[in-house]
Amino acid sequence: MPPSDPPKLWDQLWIDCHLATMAAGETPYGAIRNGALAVKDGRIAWVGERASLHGAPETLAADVVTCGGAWLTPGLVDCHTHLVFAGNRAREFEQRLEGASYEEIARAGGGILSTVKATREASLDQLVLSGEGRLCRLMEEGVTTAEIKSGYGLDTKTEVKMLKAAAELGERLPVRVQRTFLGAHAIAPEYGKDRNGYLNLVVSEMIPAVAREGLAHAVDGFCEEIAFTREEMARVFKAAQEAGLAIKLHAEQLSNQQGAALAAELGALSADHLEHLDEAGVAAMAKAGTVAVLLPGAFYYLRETKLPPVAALREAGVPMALATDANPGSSPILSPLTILNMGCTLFGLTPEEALAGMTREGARALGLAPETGTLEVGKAADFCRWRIDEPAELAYWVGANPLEQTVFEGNVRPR
Ligand code: DI6
Ligand code: FE
Repeated sequence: MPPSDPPKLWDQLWIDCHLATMAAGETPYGAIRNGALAVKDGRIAWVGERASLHGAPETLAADVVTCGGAWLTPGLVDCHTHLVFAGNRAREFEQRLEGASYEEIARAGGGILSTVKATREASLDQLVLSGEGRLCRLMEEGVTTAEIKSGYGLDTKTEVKMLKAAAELGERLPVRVQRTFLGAHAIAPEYGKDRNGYLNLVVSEMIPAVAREGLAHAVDGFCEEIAFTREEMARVFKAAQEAGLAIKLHAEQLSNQQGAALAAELGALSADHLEHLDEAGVAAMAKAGTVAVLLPGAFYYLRETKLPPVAALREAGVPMALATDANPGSSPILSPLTILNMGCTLFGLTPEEALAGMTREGARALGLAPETGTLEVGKAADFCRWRIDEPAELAYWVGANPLEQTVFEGNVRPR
């Protein structure tokens, strides 16, 4: 009998590449030039300089992938999307260009409520199908984890339908989907001025139902003059926490409601948007370690002028994530790479902060930091291979997609 080869240590070994590990530390981008990355059982098993590999690559791994000098980064994490919905709001886009504001359209029963009408009428299959097309666009630019919110149902049946559609997307496609319940997005139209009646439904029926069926990981809300007050959100959060769900909040997008401070004090994973965040809000977030999720797509699309206090957030050490906010009203944008650029050009992030925002900090905003978001041993093998000379190029180009390959949980994703 011929002697059999000793079993290989790893399933795959990626060499001839540079790594932007995005691990927090001294070096920009956590970079390792001339690096190597090994995968075993879908997890990252080794990361380091190629020169410190303890043997010839072929002797170490069953499959050796030579990358021709490409950069590997963590798979992108889009931690705030509203990807599941029906219809579109192109007519509203026209109205806004004719001078109507986002708030005026919402107050007149358009805006979110027009998407609610279309989403209620759509079947589960229709929601999955349209959501699939949009999620594929994100994946084409390297997304390996996407959060998807409900919030266009505003009745139990449709909220559940949306979350089931999101779950189905995570099963169909090689991508991790985190689901967030956003029943407190707007008052359901059939409740008219009966805010309390609708809130009762959210806290006593929807949240328990969603938690019971394991449909959501977190509960979100829209704390705004045109939506819910701080006190109302406190009620929703209490119900969420009683049901064992994490919380997060759309806060300070169009006005300052002190929502971010409330969310931070209650231990929220993140407060999102934050254009109108004040010093007290920054301090509360810093103290609690709440992630600031910045959404330049909505800022751009609504042609806002008030910038989120990025310098103050940075100074206070608040972790900053960056996401598409992909939704039919305020951010019909399906390009995470364009959002990296907007994070820099509109909000003044450095390209490194932007990339960290869509990897490490995005994962943190979803409570997934132990699982993904950096190239570190033990995490899921979620990474992208980019044809670029330096990592800043990811935020630099608009409309160029240098993605060569994506690996999700150790499997190379079909293109
Ligand atoms: N803020 C947003 O940017 C999205 N939801 C929210 O609370 C917009 C939702 C929409 O206009 O459909
Ligand atoms: Fe949003």
